[in-house]
Amino acid sequence: MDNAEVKKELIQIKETLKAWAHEYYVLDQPTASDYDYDKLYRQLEELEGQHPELITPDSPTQRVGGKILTGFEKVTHNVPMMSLSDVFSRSELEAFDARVKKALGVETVAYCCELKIDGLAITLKYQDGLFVQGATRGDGVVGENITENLRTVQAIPMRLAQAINLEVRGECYMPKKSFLALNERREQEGQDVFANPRNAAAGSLRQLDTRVTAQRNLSTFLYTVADFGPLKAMSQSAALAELSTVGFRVNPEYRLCHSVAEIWQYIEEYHAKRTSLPYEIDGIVIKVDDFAQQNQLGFTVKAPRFATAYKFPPEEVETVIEEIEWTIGRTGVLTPTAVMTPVRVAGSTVSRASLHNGDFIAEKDLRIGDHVLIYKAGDIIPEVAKVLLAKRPAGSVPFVLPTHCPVCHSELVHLEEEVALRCINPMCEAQLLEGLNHFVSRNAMNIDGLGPKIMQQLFAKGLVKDVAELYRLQEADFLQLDKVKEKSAENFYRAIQASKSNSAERLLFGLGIRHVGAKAAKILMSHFGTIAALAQATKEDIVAIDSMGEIIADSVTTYFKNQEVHQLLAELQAAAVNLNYLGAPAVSPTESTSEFNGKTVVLTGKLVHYTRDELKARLESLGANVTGSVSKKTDIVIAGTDAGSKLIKAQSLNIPVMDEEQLQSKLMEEQ
Ligand code: 1X8
Repeated sequence: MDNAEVKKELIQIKETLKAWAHEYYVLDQPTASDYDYDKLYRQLEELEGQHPELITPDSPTQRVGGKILTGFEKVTHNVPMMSLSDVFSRSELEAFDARVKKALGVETVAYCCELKIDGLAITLKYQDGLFVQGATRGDGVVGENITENLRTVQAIPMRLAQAINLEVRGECYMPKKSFLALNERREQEGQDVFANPRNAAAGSLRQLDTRVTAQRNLSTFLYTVADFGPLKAMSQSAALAELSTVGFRVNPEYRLCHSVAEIWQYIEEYHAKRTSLPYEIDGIVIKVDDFAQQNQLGFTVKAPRFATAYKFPPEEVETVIEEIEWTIGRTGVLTPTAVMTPVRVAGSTVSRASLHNGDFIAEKDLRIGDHVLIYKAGDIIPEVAKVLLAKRPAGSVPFVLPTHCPVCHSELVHLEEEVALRCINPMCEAQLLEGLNHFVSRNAMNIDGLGPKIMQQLFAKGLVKDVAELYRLQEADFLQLDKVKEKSAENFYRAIQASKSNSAERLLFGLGIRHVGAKAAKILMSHFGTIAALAQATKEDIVAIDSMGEIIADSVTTYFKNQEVHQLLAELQAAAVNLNYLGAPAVSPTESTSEFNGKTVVLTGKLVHYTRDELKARLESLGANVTGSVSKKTDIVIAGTDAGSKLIKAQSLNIPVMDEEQLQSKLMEEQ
């Protein structure tokens, strides 16, 4: 064959393979057998192997990955990727419909209802019909370039049926079946399993080795374009049909509805069908169908006025409380955990849920043996919703709160104004152990590898009772522990030695002084310079520092009055642990790859899924600086519901605003 013939042959093979792949991956209607596909694919590989100069970027062989990326570049979206407003009930949906009709001045509106796919929003750019770039949504303004990863997703066409310039948007997700198979494999190989398909998809798209992405079986549904210019369609329903014609995978379950009653019917139908669909959905998207009407309605700063999302209520599943366990935290607080018969809820198996405190148990009159409904708050954290009293077994008795610490057996106290039960024995082993775990944790001394299981053994064997003793450990000590071999022993030893040169705010935070979080520790150390100077400080000295209040000042001075503390510091010093502030950031940029790292963040409004403190702690752990007021220096504002003046100020300063849902999906990507 001469070159021209080879070229012709290649084109022929590629077109056939692409047509087959399109039928299989996009239309879900395969016509060729796997055998025929594989045979032809191998022929293509062989021919391309002989003529590598003829390999084109849209060849099916270019989908298997193999590029090793060094990171993900930022991509600024030409048209921002907005989020949707949401509604949680029929009456909120009616209010949405009323607003739309009023603004348009019409009696009836056609709505295009679509399934809300629980995946990751992506945007795909095509030039002259060729796929040139794919990106994540990111914060809606700036996303990440994941072109090479998306090339491996078979449902994404590398070349469209028409040579047009187009930017399409949709959702990339992992089918339930692929998710279950992936987790099964990971479990067998001793790797951590993914909590849900969404996390698995997020993890797969952010692989630096694109061969891994290629093996993850991701798929897509596309549902909109950044700019309607290149399309002929004049409505959402027509656009979906057109996207399909051009070559994209489009979800076929959409429906035109002309009233809230019809929309509600659609919602209920798919709520019931939800579990039998091969992919996860978390709600229904409702859009004004007509593009002219969409334009007329326009956008708010955050979301289109012509669309909204109905969010399904969290899935509630029945299980049985088998036991209530109590764990003791570093500060002696006891937290009850329900141990339940394992059940699948919202995409993962759950067998434990925090019961928060004794009051929570008493209010619900929760008893061992009770049938309960559980759900995942924010789709993540298992919670007990309610007790099914009708199923309460005969002879059940109210749960009796403990009066004594389950570990050290000293009497528990209820401190004034606290719901928590506390063990106030400072020598309680559970507290000491938690204190050690805190000391080595990431935001404290960051001693890699010394997880709770290792620490538990070191403690139980009497090798470590306080933090100073960590620094006396030799490699041989670790070899006494279960399953610890030379290599890990050496790593543990090295990690401990390395922590000696940490800047002292890590040590200060690690000591676990009440009210002294990572941020306060950093402020204190940058102010006083040495632990010795801080230990000498008076309450007045501390309160004089901006942002330090009475409570912290009290707690710090009380702590350093304790003679045992000075003994401990002397031992740490003798072990050559650095006690000076070295000016290093609390979380160094190399440690946190989070997009929140180094950002100044303000929280405002009511949050549903987190308490303020939880969220603040989470963001700080990712390297963010969480402050109280919006200024030009603010990078991101997180606005819950009923956000007021801070949100308005953020908008006037053009500061990116994130709602709780966006934040949650970000935080999930961070996992
Ligand atoms: C998000 C989603 C949309 C659709 C489906 N799944 C989603 N996760 C759809 O329109 N069919 S629209 C959307 C958004 O605008 N943020």
